[in-house]
Amino acid sequence: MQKNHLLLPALAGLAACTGGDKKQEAAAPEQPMNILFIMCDDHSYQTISAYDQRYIETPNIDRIANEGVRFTNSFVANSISGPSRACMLTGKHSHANGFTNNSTRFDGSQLTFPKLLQQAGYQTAVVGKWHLASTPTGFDYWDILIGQGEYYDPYFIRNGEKIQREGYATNITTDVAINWLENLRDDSKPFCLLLHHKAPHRTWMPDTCDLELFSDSKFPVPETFYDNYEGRIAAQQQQMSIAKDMGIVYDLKMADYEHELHGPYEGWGREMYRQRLRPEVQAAWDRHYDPIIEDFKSRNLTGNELAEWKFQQYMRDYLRVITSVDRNVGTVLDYLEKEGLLDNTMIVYTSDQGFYMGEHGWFDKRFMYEESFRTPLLVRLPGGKKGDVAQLVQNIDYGPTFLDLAGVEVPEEMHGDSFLPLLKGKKTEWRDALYYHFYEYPAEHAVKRHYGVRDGRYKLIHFYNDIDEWELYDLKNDPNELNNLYGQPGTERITKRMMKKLAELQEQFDDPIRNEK
Ligand code: SGN
Ligand code: CA
Repeated sequence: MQKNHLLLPALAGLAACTGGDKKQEAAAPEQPMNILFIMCDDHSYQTISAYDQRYIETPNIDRIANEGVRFTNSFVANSISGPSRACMLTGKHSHANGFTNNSTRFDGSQLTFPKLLQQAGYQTAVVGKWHLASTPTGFDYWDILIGQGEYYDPYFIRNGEKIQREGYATNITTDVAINWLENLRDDSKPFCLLLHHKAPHRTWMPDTCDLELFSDSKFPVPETFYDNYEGRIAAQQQQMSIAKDMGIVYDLKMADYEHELHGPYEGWGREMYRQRLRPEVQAAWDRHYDPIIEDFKSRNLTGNELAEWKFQQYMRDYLRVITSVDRNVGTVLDYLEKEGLLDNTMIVYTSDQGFYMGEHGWFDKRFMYEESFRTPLLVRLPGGKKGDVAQLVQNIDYGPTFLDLAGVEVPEEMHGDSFLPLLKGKKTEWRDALYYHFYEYPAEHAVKRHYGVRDGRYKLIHFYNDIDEWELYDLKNDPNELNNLYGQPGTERITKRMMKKLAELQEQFDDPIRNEK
């Protein structure tokens, strides 16, 4: 393949609002398996049709599941962006990799899976959201958004050079990734490409071509939408409620020209939606949102009616953004197919954590409750198993899995385990419980610090710092985690067992918190 270090015009438009053309697969070259690690930011499993059919069809993401494995019990170690990414890179829990919350700076001198793959002869690249503050290490090519990145005309840092690219972030990130695959990498070596979209992070800004989708849809309000958080003190104190904390102007784009509507972060919202967009994008946005603003104002909604209106509007924008993600996943799959790379590339689709789609009345993440602790995880391994894998896996397992696939020994210091045997459908000894630790408090959304353990049925959580609250759930009888059993008569035996398991995991991973109790 001829290498050319310019962004080819033919390629630059590949990931726009249309599909790619499918050609016959060529013969697969003989070399170690490539790795394509696609991750979206804040993509809930509820909004992937391979997991949940209530809201949206995602045929391209589903293709990975249909031609590979759907993990039904996939979780993170710390439900927030930077820390989750650091867990993935290092294969270690947050206390051991040092990146405990989003204001930390990743120590890039430590051992990571991309470094080890590079040493083993892989070409490595990271494209899109990085969010670890320090310069990427272990990558031959890095082309990353700054911080959270912007949805429109985003700035990137490409191997140290700051550049702005015109267009919509999800399309551009796809184009940059394909350009690396097509023109920049050394194709005599296997590749490991981290394609990490900023979408669908807040404030869920759709591509212009998707603005009119879902406009007439009415989504079912989750059964826990009006949760009163009885028996759950930390949940009572959060600030991530759709009714109370979601901004009409900032989050829901009701930036009226008359400045009559107000809410949290209003200034940023007005700037993003009324000043920063290119004129043609602005015109499309005005065409879409202005009539909604007018209608919203005329209704003077309050109470539950207002909360449900916000929920519907949130869902529409979020799902529009997901439509673009799914389309772009299709573009990448088509590219791999066209180039004959599908047969020797492991494709992973996941998110940096789960996300609330109105469950408990919330948006955002952070809690060890199911919706944010879980993540989607779909893996297409050529020659591997097809179907579901139910074992408890976690984001600290990705690094060990990639190394295992590449034939590289997994370092003893990594906490995670390779789930390659599970992908191959082999019987293997597997863990029976997961450890979790969230640190980002005091901070936005006011979710208290907590750690906990989850096995196949029960979950024990301890909220600490300026609070000292324990919670215990029986996920079989109470999947929505509404009934905190901690301290209730009859739960002594299970509490003791989960406490023991928690202590064992804290000791196994050497979390210093165990000495502070
Ligand atoms: C931003 C968001 C928060 C979000 C964090 C972390 N606010 O601060 O709502 O919880 O990111 O998200 S915003 O007003 O800037 O959108 S993370 O996925 O990057 O960890
Ligand atoms: Ca995130």
